[in-house]
Amino acid sequence: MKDKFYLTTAIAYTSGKPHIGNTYETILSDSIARFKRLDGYDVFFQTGTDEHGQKIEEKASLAGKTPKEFVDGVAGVIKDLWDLVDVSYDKFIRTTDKDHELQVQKIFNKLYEQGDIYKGAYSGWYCTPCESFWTESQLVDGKCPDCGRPVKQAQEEAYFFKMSKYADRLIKYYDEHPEFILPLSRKNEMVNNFLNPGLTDLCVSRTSFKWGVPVDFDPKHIVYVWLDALTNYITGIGYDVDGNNGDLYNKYWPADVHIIGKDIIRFHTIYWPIFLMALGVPLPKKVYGHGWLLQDGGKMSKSTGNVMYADDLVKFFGVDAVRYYVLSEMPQDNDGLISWEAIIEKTNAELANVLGNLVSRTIAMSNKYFGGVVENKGAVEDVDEDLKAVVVSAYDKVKTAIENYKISDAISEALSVFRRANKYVDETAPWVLAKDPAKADRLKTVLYNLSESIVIGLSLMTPFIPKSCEKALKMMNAPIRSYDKITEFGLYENGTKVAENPEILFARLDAKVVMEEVNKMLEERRPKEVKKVEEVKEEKVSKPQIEFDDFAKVELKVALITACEKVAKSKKLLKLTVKLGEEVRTVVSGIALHYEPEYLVGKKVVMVTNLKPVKLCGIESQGMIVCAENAEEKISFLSPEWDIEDGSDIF
Ligand code: ME8
Repeated sequence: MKDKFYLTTAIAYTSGKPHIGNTYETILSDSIARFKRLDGYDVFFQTGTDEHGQKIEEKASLAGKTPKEFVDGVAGVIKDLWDLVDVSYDKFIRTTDKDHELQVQKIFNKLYEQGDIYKGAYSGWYCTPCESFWTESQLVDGKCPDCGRPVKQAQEEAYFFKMSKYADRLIKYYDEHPEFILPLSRKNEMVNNFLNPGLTDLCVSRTSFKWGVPVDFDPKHIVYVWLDALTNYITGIGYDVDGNNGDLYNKYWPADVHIIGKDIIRFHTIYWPIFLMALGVPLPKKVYGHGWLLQDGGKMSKSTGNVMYADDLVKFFGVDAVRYYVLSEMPQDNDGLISWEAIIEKTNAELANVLGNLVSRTIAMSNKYFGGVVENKGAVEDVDEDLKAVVVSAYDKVKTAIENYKISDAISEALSVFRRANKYVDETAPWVLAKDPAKADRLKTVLYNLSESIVIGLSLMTPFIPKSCEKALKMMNAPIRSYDKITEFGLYENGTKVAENPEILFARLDAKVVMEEVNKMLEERRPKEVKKVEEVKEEKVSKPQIEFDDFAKVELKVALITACEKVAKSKKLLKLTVKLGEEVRTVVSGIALHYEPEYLVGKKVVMVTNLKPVKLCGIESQGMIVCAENAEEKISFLSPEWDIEDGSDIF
C-alpha cells in the first residue's frame, strides 16, 4: 500500500485578492504535492479560505455588501487564481462551510465542558455611545479617542482558554520531535519568547462583531477567528468531535506538513498543538514556516500599494515562468525578492536559454538529420557516461531537497540535467558529426542520449512547471518517466519520432519591450497625472533651523485609509476616513487632482494627528496627510516601507 501524505497551506483571508506572496505559498505546496504524487505517495492536498472576523466584516461594509456576499466574491477570486497557477488541490475548504462551522461550535463546547475554556472578564475603558473598549494608552486626554466623550472603567465577559495548562506538554513534544518545526531557528524563538516566559490564557471569544461562528450556548459571543481557522485542517477531512470521523480523516490525519508563512508560526506551533492536545487529537508531524516574498526590499501586503499579483505576472510571462521564478528564488529559511526585471532575467537565463533551448535544438537536429526519428546505436563513449552519471543521479538529489523543503535546490538539481545536456551538445558537436556520413550512427546515439536526458529532466521538472513539461514531453512523443524507473538511462523508446514543428516553450524576452508594456499597465493604474506646470517655480528657500523640541511637538502616526470620497463642492478635496489603531478619524485632504478615491482605500499613509481640527467645505478635518511634491508639482503620499500596524508612532 502507498504511504499517505497530507499537506495543507494556510487558508487565505478573504479580505481581498491575494498578492504574489500569498500565491507563492500555494505554488510551493502544489509543487511538493505533485512531487510526492509522482514519487508514489497517496497525497491529499488541502487549501482554502479564512472568511470570518471583524476585518472582513468591515471590508464588506465598506464595499456595501453583506459579509457573506463579500466573502463569496473574494473566495471565487482566490479559487480562480489558484486554478490559474495550476494548483492541484484535492480540497478547497471555506470556513463558512456549514460542516466546518458546526464542528467549530462542537469543539468550543467540548473544550468548555471539559474545563479548558472558562468564562472570565475582559476589562478596560468603555465608551458607552461608541460601544467600544479602549486601553489606557489609547485614550486622548482621558476621553474616548473616537468621539471625545468621557469613558468609564468596565468589564465585559469573554471566554478564555487555559493555555498554561499545556505548556509543559508542548515543550516535551518539541523535545521529542525535533523535526516538528522547520526551520529549526523558529523552535528556539517559540520556546524562548513564548513558552519559557509562561503562556497566558487566551481570549477565545469576541462580542465586538458578529461575522463569525457564534458560541452555540451563548450566541452573543463569536468564536475567536484563529480557533475557527486552525481547525480547518481537521474539519476539512471529516473530523467529528463526537467520534464519527470521516474516511479521509481516518486515512490522512495527522497531517504530514502544514505549510505556512513565517508570520503565523506561533499560531501553528503553540495554539494549534495545544488545541489538539486538549481535544485528544494527534499533532501534525511538521510545520514549515517559509520566508516572505519581498518586493523592492519591503514586505508585500494587501493593505500597502505597489503589490504584484499572479494574474498580471501570468499575463506577461505565462504560468510556468511565474511558478519557476517564485519557487527558485525563495531560499528555505530566508526571504526572497521579486521584481518584473528579475523574472525577465531568470526566464531568459534558465527557462529559455537552458531548458527551452535544449529541447528545441535537440528536436530540430533530429528532424534535420533523421526525419525526426530517434535511435540508439550503442557504442558508448566517455562523454556519454559522464552525461548519464549526472542525469541518473538527479532524482535522488531532487528528492532529498524536496524532503528537506529546499525547493529552490530541488529546482536547480532538476535544471542541472539540462545544463549538463547542453554541455554535451557542445562536447559532441552534432553539426560536425553530420558532415561525415561515416559518423551517422554516432550522431544518432548522441541525439538519443540527448532525448533521453530531456525526458528525465522534464519528468523531474514536472512538479514545478507542469504544463510546459507536459507540452515538451508531447513534442518528444514520450510519456513522463515513472519515478521508480527514473534512475535508469535508456528507456526512451528506440525509433520514436519527435514533433515535426515543435512549439517554442519559453520565448526569449526583450527586457526593454516587456518593461515598457509593464510600465504602461502600472501607469494606467496609478493615480491621475497632473498637468505639467509650465511656469518656472519660485526657488525654494530652506527653512530656518529648529530645536528638537519644536519637532517633537508634531505628532505623526501611520494611518490606514478605510474609505474615501470626493467632496461635493470642491475639485481639489477628498474626504478620507482613516484608522489609527482603534481610533477612526475624518480627514479632508487637497489631493483630489492627484489620486482617485478608490486607489487610496487600503493605503497606509503618514498623518499629522495633533493639528487643531479645521472645517473644510463644512467637514471637520481631524488631521493632515503628509505628501511629497516634486518639481513638476506631482504629489505622492508617503507609505511605511513594510506593513507596520496603523496607529504606530512616527518619530
Ligand atoms: O495569515 N510572501 O492569511 P493571509 C510569502 N488567514 N508568503 C506570504 C506573504 C509574502 N509576502 N504574505 C503573506 C492568514 N504570506 C490566515 C491564515 S491558517 C489557519 C490562517 C503568507 O491571507 C502568510 O504567511 O494573510 C500565510 O501563510 C499565507 O500567505 C496566507 O496569508
